[in-house]
Amino acid sequence: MEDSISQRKQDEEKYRIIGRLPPGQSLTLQFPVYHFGHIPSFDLQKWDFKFWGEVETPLQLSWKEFNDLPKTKIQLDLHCVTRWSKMDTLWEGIQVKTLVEKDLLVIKPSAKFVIQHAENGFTTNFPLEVALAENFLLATHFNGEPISPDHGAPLRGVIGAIPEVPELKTLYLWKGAKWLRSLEFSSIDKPGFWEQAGYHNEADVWKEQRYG
Ligand SMILES: Nc1nc2c(c(=O)[nH]1)N[C@H]1C(S)=C(S)[C@@H](COP(=O)(O)O)O[C@H]1N2
Ligand SMILES: [Mo]
Repeated sequence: MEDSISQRKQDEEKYRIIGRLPPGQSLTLQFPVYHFGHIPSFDLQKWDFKFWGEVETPLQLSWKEFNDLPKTKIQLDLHCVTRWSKMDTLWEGIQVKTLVEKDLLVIKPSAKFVIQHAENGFTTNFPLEVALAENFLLATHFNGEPISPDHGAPLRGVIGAIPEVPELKTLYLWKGAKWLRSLEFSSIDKPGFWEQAGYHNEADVWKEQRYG
């Protein structure tokens, strides 16, 4: 136990020195679970996913159709506003960027913000450029396994840092909605659940934008 604690401390120091640990964060080897309310159940026969709002190509996809979209695997450092960071997490899912590049999704010039809508009315918001960056994923798998119910099954938004691409804007993990059901493209910003509860609207981990 003492050994593993000092190992964690050593790793934490290492990540701080190489610049992968944002200010005020500490390293965890666990994967804590955070959300408001209960874990929703789902039926993949009835589940659907929508891309809607300021798009030329509104889409409503079944679970099968959604999973036939081109998928990507990425490794992310996750940073939670409650001060834990988890490094090198492996995710698989769909990048909005890829859908746009392949003309599967055509966004109107009027779209400036993206709102993630999850089960039970939970939402979170960020600028369009963040949704289109390679560090935002509509994730179906974590560590090679389907995402577990507590972490957002069957689909969640996830955003984190890609250490090799430090210029990407990295937001705190609450900007990824668990139990995600649609993406709304909007000309105006619409602060979501935690944003209205006092979290910072922008949530840049390097600027320590925790509370608004
Ligand atoms: N649907 C939904 N998604 C959510 C939340 C929530 O309350 N509901 N909480 C957010 C917060 S505050 C955090 S820190 C992360 C936690 O993700 P995890 O439980 O997989 O660690 O989920 C985010 N996504
Ligand atoms: Mo959070």
